Amino acid sequence: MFDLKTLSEYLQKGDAKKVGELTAQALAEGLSPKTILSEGLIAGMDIVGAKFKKNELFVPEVLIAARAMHAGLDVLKPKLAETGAKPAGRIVIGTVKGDLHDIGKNLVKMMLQGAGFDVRDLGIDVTTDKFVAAAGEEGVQIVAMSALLSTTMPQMRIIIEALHKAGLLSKIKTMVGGAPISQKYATEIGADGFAPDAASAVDKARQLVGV
Ligand code: B1M
Repeated sequence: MFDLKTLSEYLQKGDAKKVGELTAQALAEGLSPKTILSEGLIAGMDIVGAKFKKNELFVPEVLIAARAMHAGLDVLKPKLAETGAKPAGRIVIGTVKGDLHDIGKNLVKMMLQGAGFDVRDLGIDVTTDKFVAAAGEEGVQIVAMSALLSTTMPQMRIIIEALHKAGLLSKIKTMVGGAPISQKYATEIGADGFAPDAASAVDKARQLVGV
């Protein structure tokens, strides 16, 4: 009987090759893609996220674990599509206009994907129009914005106002983060959620979509 705990442990160690192989083996042994995802890959990434929050793991280790997660996801993706397993939710994410920092945003994206969210990455230096257009696409539940500069964080308020004007805030939630952002600032600009780090971003996104 395939042991999903072993898969989770290799993911936590960041062994991408082994995670890919074990994911394929689990499929070959008849486990469902959904079970492998939730009890192997996501379970492992949840532990990584919890350790990151407690400062027991640091950014490089999280990125390596996230890469391993992707190796497993690459094997599972076609099978998940076949079985019609629903993603935890659909999110668009980007670094706001004028801001080129993307390491934290990428980490947040990978952790969200690791938690089973379908994430569309708009990249860096993303204009308000691009955020609004992406937010209006079918099924989007959260618009996630990252900013690392005190000069670019006001873009978040502009984007939230534009989403409001476009009539989208009745169907989507907004989430903000990045080194200069605080809960106080998030509340002030009317964001629905704030997360101080990538692991908390997963908790917040789950809370916002109610999963
Ligand atoms: Co820049 N930079 N930088 N920089 N840079 C900072 C941010 C700075 C604090 C350095 C400093 O002065 N001490 C400072 C900003 C000061 C301020 O405004 N408060 C600064 C500056 C001034 C600049 C330039 C203006 C420098 C210049 O050209 N004079 C320039 C601006 C360019 C631009 O964006 N237009 C610039 C350029 C760059 C590089 C291109 C060289 C490079 C970016 C490379 C890249 O991202 N691909 C860079 C880097 C690397 C940094 C530092 C050193 C590291 C940032 C980082 O990646 N941290 C940074 C100083 C520092 O933070 N020590 C600095 C690691 C990352 C994992 O953390 O991004 O905070 P972070 O993400 C965290 C959380 O914030 C959170 O989760 C992540 C993981 O836990 N999070 C979210 C992030 N987004 C989230 C979204 C969420 C939720 C959580 O929900 C949606």
